[in-house]
Amino acid sequence: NKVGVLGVPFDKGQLKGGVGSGPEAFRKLGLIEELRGLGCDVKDFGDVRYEQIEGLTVKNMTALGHVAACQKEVSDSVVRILNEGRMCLTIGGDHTCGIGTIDGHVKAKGNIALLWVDAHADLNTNATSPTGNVHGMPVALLAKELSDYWPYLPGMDWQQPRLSIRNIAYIGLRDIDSYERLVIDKFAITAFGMEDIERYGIIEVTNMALRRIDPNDSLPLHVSFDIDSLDALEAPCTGTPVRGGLTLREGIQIMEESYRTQRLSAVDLVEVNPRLGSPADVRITLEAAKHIIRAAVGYSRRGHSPENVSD
Ligand code: DIR
Ligand code: MN
Ligand code: MN
Ligand code: MN
Repeated sequence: NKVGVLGVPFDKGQLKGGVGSGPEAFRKLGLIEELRGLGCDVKDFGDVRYEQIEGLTVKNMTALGHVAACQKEVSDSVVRILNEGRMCLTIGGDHTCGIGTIDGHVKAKGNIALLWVDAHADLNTNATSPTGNVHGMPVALLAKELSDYWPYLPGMDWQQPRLSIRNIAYIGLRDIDSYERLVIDKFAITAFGMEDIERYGIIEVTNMALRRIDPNDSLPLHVSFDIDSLDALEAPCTGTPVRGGLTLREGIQIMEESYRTQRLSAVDLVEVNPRLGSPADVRITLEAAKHIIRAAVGYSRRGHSPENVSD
């Protein structure tokens, strides 16, 4: 299993400092070595660097000059990693980086299917956002059907809405703004909230989602995993924690089912903020994220016979 790891120490998509040190925290925890220990051929592509574009302003959209410059670099890096025949594992940073990773994934592979695992829908435009924070907007930037709802965004010319809504599904929703609800209903976006997981169970929900976004079992799969999809008790160190969320077991199960498709080609793990909470909270959150990542590269809780890990 060939993996490329990309760090995106980006924190300008929301207002809390610290989420930018996510990549550093995972590296200190020994993530790269851990993945190698599972038998993966890991290449570390380091952290994305960028220079902000000065003077970009759009109404109710914070730090666009940072977003535009950084996400362009993220997109280019993801293209490079995928073109080496590696699965791309992106470590955030806030969820803004989904703009770049998914743009790069589509540029490298054409049409893809996207699972957005999150307490939030991240489906606001600058006109509907209650906060102006771009981490609440990436899905709206990616969806073709929503392009008419955006003004011209200077600096973002490299980015086109490249995904159809019918190839996008949510899992884990429980904190949705009113205009996000309106858009989900109007466009019939596949959206499994916590109440659906209660009703059907996580395996069934994941497989229903995969069938909906890729009925022919043919598309490369992207899982964008916001750590706040997990319950705040499982992953306390994140900027907008919401109780009543996924257990770690359910998060792992989503990744195991995704890996089983044999088409999982990109994973984002975002919104871990190691500067929030106690040292014990930080450890719990990083450990939870690590289990999710292990499942994403093929580690199975069944265990693996010698030499077979992640095959
Ligand atoms: C809210 C919060 N919907 C917003 N979004 C968050 O600012 O648009 N996304 N927390 O992760
Ligand atoms: Mn998110
Ligand atoms: Mn979220
Ligand atoms: Mn977020």
